[in-house]
Amino acid sequence: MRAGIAFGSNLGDRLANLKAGRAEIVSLPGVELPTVVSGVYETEPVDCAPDTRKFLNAVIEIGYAGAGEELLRELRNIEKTHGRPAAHERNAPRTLDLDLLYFGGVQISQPDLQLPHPRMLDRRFVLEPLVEIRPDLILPGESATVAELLRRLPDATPLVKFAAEW
Ligand code: PH2
Ligand code: MG
Ligand code: MG
Repeated sequence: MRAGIAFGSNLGDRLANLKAGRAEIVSLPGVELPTVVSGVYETEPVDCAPDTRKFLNAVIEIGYAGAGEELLRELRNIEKTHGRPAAHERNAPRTLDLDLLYFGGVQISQPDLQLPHPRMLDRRFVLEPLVEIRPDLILPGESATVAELLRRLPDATPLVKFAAEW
């Protein structure tokens, strides 16, 4: 199954956090090539406390041979190894946030796992990096490509490319 994962960091060495998370993901059992990787963008915090530091955001797509729940567990573990407490204030600064965006054509609505990610299509900091790597992707439940959804997005705050390679 092809899985999309969004990365976010706004605490500590943000780029190093993204790089470390990516290295850990690609070495997970069950991860299959190719890995498709967006650039890193520097983005204004959305729905965060005032004076919150800017985020670095990126999106990758991997192949995964196991179940979505399993991949989600692995992502939570990686977040934990980067010092992310399991219980935290909503949208508190974080060293590494890994959000499972989509998992092939799977649609799930459980308290702990919703696929596709319920807020991904409202967030330029997710949609723009995703469009960079998979512009023609049509998510389950949608009829338009992600590139078209990005064009329709009311939030026009531009993202700044921070690093093309990482
Ligand atoms: N993540 C959030 C809340 N707000 N804003 C930006 N720019 N980037 C994020 O990754 C982000 C956010 C909750 O996960
Ligand atoms: Mg998030
Ligand atoms: Mg998260």
